[in-house]
Amino acid sequence: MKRKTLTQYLVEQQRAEHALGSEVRLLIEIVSRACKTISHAVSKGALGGVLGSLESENVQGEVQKKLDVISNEVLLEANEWGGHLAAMASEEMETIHLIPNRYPKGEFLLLFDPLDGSSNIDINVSIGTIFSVLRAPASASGREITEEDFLQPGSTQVVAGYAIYGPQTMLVLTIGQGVMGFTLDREMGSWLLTHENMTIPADTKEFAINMSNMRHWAPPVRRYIDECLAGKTGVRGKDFNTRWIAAMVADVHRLITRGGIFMYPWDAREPGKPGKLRLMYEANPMSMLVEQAGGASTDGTQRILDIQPTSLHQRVGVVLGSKNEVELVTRYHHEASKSA
Ligand code: AFP
Repeated sequence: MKRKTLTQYLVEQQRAEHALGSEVRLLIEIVSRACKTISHAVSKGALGGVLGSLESENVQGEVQKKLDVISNEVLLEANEWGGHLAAMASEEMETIHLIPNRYPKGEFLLLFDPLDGSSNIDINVSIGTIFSVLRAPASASGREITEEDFLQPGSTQVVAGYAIYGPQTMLVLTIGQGVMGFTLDREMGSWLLTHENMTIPADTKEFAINMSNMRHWAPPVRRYIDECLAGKTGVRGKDFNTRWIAAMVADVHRLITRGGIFMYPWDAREPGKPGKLRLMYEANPMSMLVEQAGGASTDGTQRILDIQPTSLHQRVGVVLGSKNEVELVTRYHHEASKSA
């Protein structure tokens, strides 16, 4: 069976009534090519001398892996010259990255976590690249882009996607017309459409959360997980399974593929932090993908895509996946705040 390539899909979307713009098409093709380069570097592992950590720390105060920095550089270099971007932002960079004056500038902002799940690199477990595309505000035309121009709610995203570097390398993408999955054909170097209109079942028996944090959770989270653990003997009347890959890309890919709920909620270890995951380049793109696939995504109380950001690297609690489960967890949070 002849499969559709990413390019063919994008050309068809350009012709469709919602008319994907040529700049966005170029952006997606460039990012997808950069992800191929990252996939190649990742797959070399020890043979490529790319495992292990550097002495440096990133803005999150996390030790940087060699591949974190390599992946960040690949995405910056691939996207600087194309004329489609006004600026970029990355988990690995404290401030935004302006397009050098020697290149033309475009109207889009690209945000990314160049290599999510870094702690999995040295143990050969799936990792990935997460990206989000915003439109630069009209007010920014004619002036330099600032960090404030990036601070738009996730509902304004134009494109969201991730590449997952696992047994297969896949690109999962939405331009607001559903979620499409492309598998990398390494012999041809092409992204081939293998998963059309990926859809998340509204119900599930599979939850993903780091159980070691249980004693630090807020009561609604504890209530939900206790009910899952009670299984058939409890109010849920069915047994649950658990998975925790510790790379958001891989845990989200599983639930977009077969359903599930993924949670990284606020916990009392650092009460001042709303959660571990970052809003702008992890939670927002994943929330757009999950909603486009028929799922739901909240921070426990509100829709993540409605959150008005206040800073580039802000963190957020995350509860996303199968709609009915996310709504149950969110209801438990609302009930808890009412009784409080
Ligand atoms: P690293 O990039 O430091 O491995 O963190 C990955 C991540 O941000 C996200 O991808 C995982 O879901 C989550 O952290 C895992 O966190 P724990 O290690 O606390 O379980």
